[in-house]
Amino acid sequence: MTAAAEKAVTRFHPVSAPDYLPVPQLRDLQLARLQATVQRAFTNVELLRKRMQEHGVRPEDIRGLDDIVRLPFTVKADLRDTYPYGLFACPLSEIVRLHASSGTTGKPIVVAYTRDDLDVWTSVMARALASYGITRSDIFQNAHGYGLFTGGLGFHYGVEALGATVIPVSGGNTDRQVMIMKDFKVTAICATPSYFIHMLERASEMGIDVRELPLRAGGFGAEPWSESMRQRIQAAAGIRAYDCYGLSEITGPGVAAECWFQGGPHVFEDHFYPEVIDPESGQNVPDGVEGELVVTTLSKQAMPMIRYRTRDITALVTEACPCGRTLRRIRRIGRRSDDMLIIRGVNVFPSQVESALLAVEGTLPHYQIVLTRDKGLDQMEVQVEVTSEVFGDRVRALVDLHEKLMGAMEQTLGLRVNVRLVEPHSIQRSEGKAKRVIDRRAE
Ligand code: DLL
Repeated sequence: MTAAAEKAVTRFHPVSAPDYLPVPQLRDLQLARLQATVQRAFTNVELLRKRMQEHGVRPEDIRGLDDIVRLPFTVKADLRDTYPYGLFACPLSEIVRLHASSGTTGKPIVVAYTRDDLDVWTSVMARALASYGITRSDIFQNAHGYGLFTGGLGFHYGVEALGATVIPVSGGNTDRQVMIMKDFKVTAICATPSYFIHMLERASEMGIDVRELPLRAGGFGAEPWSESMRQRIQAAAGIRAYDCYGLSEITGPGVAAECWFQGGPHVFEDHFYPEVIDPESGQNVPDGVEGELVVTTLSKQAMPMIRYRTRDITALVTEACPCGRTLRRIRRIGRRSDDMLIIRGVNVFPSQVESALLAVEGTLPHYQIVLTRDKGLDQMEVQVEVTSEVFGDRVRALVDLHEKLMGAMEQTLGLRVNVRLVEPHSIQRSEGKAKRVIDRRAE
């Protein structure tokens, strides 16, 4: 990128003004909003009031931001137990939108927005896009699913508010995505990283080199993706790939977003208050130490969340970012506390597998982890696609690659697992959140 282009994307955008609030002013704003949120939750949400009473804390006890630790946590089960409307803090007549997130089992969780909540969501999404360097001149392809999932509509309103042109393609129909990307001269895109990888693969099969298209930036999220995956995406598409973090319970995408420097997403702290805790003890950990992200909404009207345990593992980054934003960052989320696999006593996260695999040349970014049980012992097999060049090459090349991957896995995981090299296209492609783990242990 030329110096002029770099200047253009790092240039200040007016929607980003709250990103640069002086810290004392930001803290005052957070405290005022926290107090109002706690009061609202206490007055209007029975479950949250009861919890606070059980914990012996009342809204007037929150005198400073540090008092937040006196408040009880909220967890996903609370949303399930009060399904569908039990955590709403206002009458249904004030609610203008519902979204839902499908759990792995049973009923989805339901989240609600007032008009003001939608305005806040739109503004944080516009700020996220501005921090990726998107401007009103961009043509933005929205390849997140539209519907109950928050990805599609969340990005949609943010792009419009920024004044860029949104193309609401939604997820799926990959050939059409590629055609639109090329014909509509798309300059920026959003999708899950795994779906975007699939789009790149289809483009290449259709004889289109995405690096030669005007596409220059992408906001990716909704699933963990490693730094190796970012490097693969940036090289294959000739773009800058930025992280976008969020979850339905808090608002959807737009809780945190990376800036030009790609040093982990900045949390939009004027609306979402981040803490990191030790998931075992529930105690806050020092800045920079890894733990579970806990978020409190500071302006949500319909469904305020007090100290919501996200299960996402990260650390608070308090070092100043060269971009000048005063918003704290979180380390990119590589894993959730609940996607940990325990294989023969060793803790394994799918994201570790991804980093190790993709660091080795000759692999494709399509992989899957298959768990089985043999005579009571858990077995883990990592299936990874390899390029057709390697596959078509001499047996020796395959054997070498296999050995390299076995070594890389053992080194990263501290465990010997089976690695199986498979032909291109043998692993199912995702159009949304990728399913990385197939668990056949109970079969
Ligand atoms: O995935 C919201 C979203 C849409 C974020 C589009 C970004 C882009 P849920 O379906 O409720 O909401 O899933 C939330 O997805 O707790 C994380 O475990 C994971 N997740 C979301 N963004 C990231 C990310 C949307 N950037 C859950 N990196 C969260 C890693 C992410 N994991």
